[in-house]
Amino acid sequence: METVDLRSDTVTRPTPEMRDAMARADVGDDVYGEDPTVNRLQAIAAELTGKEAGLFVASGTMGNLTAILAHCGRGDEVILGDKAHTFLFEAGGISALGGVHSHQLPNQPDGSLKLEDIQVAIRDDDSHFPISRLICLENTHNRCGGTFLTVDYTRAVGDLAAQNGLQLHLDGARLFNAAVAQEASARDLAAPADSVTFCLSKALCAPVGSVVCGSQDFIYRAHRIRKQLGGGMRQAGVLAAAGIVALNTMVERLREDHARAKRLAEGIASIPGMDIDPGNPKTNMVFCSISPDVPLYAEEVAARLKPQGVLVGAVGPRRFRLVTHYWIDDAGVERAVNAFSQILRTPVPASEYRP
Ligand code: TLP
Repeated sequence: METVDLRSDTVTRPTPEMRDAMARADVGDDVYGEDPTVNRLQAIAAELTGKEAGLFVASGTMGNLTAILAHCGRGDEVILGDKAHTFLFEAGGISALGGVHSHQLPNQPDGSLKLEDIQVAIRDDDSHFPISRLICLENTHNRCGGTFLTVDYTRAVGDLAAQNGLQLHLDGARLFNAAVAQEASARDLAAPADSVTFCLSKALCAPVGSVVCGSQDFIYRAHRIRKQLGGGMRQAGVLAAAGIVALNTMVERLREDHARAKRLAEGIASIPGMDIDPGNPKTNMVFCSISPDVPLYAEEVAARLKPQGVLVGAVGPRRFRLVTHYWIDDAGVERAVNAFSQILRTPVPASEYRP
């Protein structure tokens, strides 16, 4: 039985075309800048995001960390959302390794930060304060439900940053999902940002890697920081080759994941005892919850789904995140909905009620 793995799009395995490209990749020592396949990937990434240069890194976390350390010195401050991946899920790397102080603002339900909040957060020049150096946005926004930021909003933040002498970094781990969902180009979404990271290893299906893009000068600094972080990968062309296939073949099809996420949400919404987050899904993530009157917790439901070959992420006591991707087809969506439905229909004996 094929597993229907909805925990994340990070679980995606490479396609046969990627494996073939990996086996045939021309390689060299990338620390010397001599890996032709890495160089080609970086050039394609820079072109797609409208930046001067790109840098291949091991992960989205390393991409954000590298970018933030390239923008900020120790004691500088970064303004970011309280639900930002960099704040919640990157092990505090920016503080631990960079001494960068984080200033969190409330993320709005659509993943944005209020412009007035950002304005207020920018510090005056006073020796009591850290120096406000950078604003970070996330598009699509993971913990805000896979919502996307628009070109206009991103431009407004870019303008605010520039007026105040700050830089803007975009965590675009799922930038292409954001682009496809609103018929915009990745280039337009990234244009207001001084730097952008996007991931090859999520919905684009490559096995490993992300690319950080920005100006030549920024990438020059980022290159040294990647080295400091131990991220010089030598014959990384075998990985970059899969990334090139990902960019050439996997972007347009993201619409299919978004359509399946809609169908999955509709199916889950039709199950008594299950609620979908309002406005969800915008891209490939479905956030849903068990209704308050049902005596079941997300971990218990996830454990009952597992033997049926359906894997889901429990992201709260009663809340799930379900992520569609290349390896989830229509039959997988149907199996997931049926499995949820069967579990929610099965009466829970009163002796097993948990408060
Ligand atoms: N997100 C993962 C988990 O870490 C939560 C997931 O399953 O969604 N930015 C964003 C917006 C992300 O969602 C992620 C990964 C990253 C950065 C980090 O990427 P990796 O896992 O490659 O370090």
